[in-house]
Amino acid sequence: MITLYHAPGSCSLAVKAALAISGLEHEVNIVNAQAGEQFTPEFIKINPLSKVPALIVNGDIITEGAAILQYISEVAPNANLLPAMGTMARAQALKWMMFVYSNVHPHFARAFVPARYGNDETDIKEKAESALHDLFAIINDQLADNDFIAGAELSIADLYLAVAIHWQIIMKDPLTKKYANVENYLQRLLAFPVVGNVFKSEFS
Ligand SMILES: N[C@@H](CCC(=O)N[C@@H](CS)C(=O)NCC(=O)O)C(=O)O
Repeated sequence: MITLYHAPGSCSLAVKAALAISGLEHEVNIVNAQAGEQFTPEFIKINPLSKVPALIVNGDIITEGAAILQYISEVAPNANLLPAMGTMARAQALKWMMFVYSNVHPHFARAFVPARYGNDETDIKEKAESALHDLFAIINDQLADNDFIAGAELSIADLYLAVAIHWQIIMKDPLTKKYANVENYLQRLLAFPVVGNVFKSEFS
């Protein structure tokens, strides 16, 4: 049995989308992050970092979204969520997934909860937003010649990038207004079978 611990609209939405397209039987347990449910003793037993996503597979716990997405792509190979092992296409898909996890996500964390990072919340938010624009300029260039972030096919990297684009709701200067390729890409993902509906159900 597979159980996803998920906070709506958060990075665990990428895992929810991957599970939906994988065809794997699973259930979703909602963690109300706004109410602080990630800090309860029950959830800390699942992830001592108090973060979603967490995936429980027959009693074993996997945390870290990048590891979970890769696991799902391996146990559901027919969903084609990653190119074949050892190919350059796979390396590029993993590179773009890590680009978003390692570079984009930390800046959104600062923009969403600046108080965790220092006293000057306005300055923290402004610097985070500026860094995000620099990163999305690179993403926009990559999308000029590619329908999906790592090439012609959807991969786990796209599932996470779609969620990150949605987080522009907290930015003063939204990404999709500035970067036309990012806007077209988002519309492509929202129209994609299965995952498009998962995103639409949580993007408001
Ligand atoms: N490195 C972790 C980070 C996960 C993470 O930051 N999750 C956020 C939601 S996007 C969270 O649970 N935040 C709750 C909190 O920080 O209180 C991963 O990539 O899975």
